[in-house]
Amino acid sequence: MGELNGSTDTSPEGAHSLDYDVLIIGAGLSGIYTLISMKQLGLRARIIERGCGPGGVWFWNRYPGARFDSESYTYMFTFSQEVLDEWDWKEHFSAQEDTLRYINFVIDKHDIRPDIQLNTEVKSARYDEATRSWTLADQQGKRLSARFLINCLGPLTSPTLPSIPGVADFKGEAYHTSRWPQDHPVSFEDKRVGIIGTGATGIQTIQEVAKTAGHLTVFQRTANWTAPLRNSTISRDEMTAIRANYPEIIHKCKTTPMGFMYEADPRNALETPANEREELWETHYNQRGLIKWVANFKDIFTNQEANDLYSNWMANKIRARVNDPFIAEKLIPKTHGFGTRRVPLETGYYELFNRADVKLVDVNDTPIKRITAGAVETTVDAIELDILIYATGFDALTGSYEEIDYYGEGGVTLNDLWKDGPLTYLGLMAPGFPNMFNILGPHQGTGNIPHAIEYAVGYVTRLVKHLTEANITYVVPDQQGVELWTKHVFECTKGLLSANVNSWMTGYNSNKKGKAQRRVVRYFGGLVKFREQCEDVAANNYRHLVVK
Ligand code: NA7
Repeated sequence: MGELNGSTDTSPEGAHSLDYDVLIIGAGLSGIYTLISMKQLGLRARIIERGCGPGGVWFWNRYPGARFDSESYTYMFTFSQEVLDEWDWKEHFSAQEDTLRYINFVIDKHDIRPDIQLNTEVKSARYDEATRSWTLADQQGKRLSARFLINCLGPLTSPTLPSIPGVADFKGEAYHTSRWPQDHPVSFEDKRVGIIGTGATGIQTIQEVAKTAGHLTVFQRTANWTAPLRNSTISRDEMTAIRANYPEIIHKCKTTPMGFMYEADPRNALETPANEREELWETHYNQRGLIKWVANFKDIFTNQEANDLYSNWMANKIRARVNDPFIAEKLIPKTHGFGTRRVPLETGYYELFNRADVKLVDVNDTPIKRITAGAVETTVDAIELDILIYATGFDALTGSYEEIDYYGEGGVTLNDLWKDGPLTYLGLMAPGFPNMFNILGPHQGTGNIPHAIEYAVGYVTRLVKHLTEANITYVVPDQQGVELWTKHVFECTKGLLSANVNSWMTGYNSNKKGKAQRRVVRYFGGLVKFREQCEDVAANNYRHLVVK
């Protein structure tokens, strides 16, 4: 890394004494598109990435069975015609390996690999008031400086292990799904495998591990609603047809509230005759992907009675697939309705529990007391294992920011500023942290992630262009703007059933001190509303941004 340059020249010309115009932390999808966009502005930009390869979430999450739950041709970048023309998706729901290849394809098409600095972990980021610039320090204390800092840390970056005594004592192979080994394959053949966690990751992992494991024990704390993925390969002809349809697909994704090909059925379940209702649900159930969640009757997201109707219908689907009624009831969520948490998708998940070599342990009935050298000890027995997999999720949204010491104006830390919850303007900037932008940070509009990234990066790029062209070297949101945005974010959660359910989307993490409670960390207003808000700010001369 370069050395910190101590220039006190805040003029645009002074920027040349800084190492870069823009430093970007993270080489996931956000970082990659940010780098491409900043270079297109003619700015000197560089990504700093701690992994040994780019790809972010798709670099790290290489656990068995990792793949998209959204159709590949909807869950992609749309900014590059060249990539749209040349990249062929192999499956309707792309597997991790192929997605990582896609990301590398985008990188090479735009020739940005030399601008991605790998194996470098940013430990601190400090704003310097004299030079109006940011200085990053890495794990070796080396420094780099730039006018603008763009955090592309990802919302699901900081993995959490369970707060169960003895996690460090296990002597067999133990892996968190998000830190899967890259240097050796993991074989489950004839092994006794245990998995803790049944979120989207756990459910994908369980299905893959069960294919070869000698015996599999699934430790479930909260059952999740999961429904058929219905993946299949994409033939050459099918890909040609999909590509011909890209303009329509992309238009749909750019205009629906959550950025998907589907949007909620405008009817209310409660006002629709039972036979029509069930016909729609049956049709969706037999279709691929998240349609059964996203395109449902609109009241299932806000009305408990409507949600109960659908949840009961779904519960019967589970009962029909699991032989043992006792196990079926364990697999049917009782603490939350369908779609109030992220819906994982599956292929033969429920049928696995009909097998003698797959055992479900409900840790509410028989809590895990401790993990020992060779077993998971519950209140009734010790389950001996060769391999233990933690599919226990992430310290979502804010966890990745807490891993870096950010110092803003007056030396204020971001951890201090956000100790009672994130404070942002448009989810893109934080008060007291000038020239710093967050992509996919807390309180920012999400849904279909690549589409959300394209919008946020595009917005920041327009703003940075505007600032540099006007020779402005300082931008920060004012207090009123932050208060209004925070109020708006809280208002967006009102009336949503999902806001009253524990999940990473509501900031709940039982394994992190102080986070075993719901917090408003995510923007629930959807992408359309988010874009409207941001465009309104831009159209009003970037209202509530202080510049100089
Ligand atoms: P999630 O969805 O946060 O799931 C984590 C799972 O791990 C969930 O079933 C948790 O149970 C379970 N868990 C966590 N800690 C414990 C302890 N201490 N004991 C037992 N079980 C535990 O993370 P994922 O990685 O599956 O998915 C994250 C997102 O990635 C997903 O939504 C997609 O968007 C992609 P709990 O439900 O908290 O009772």
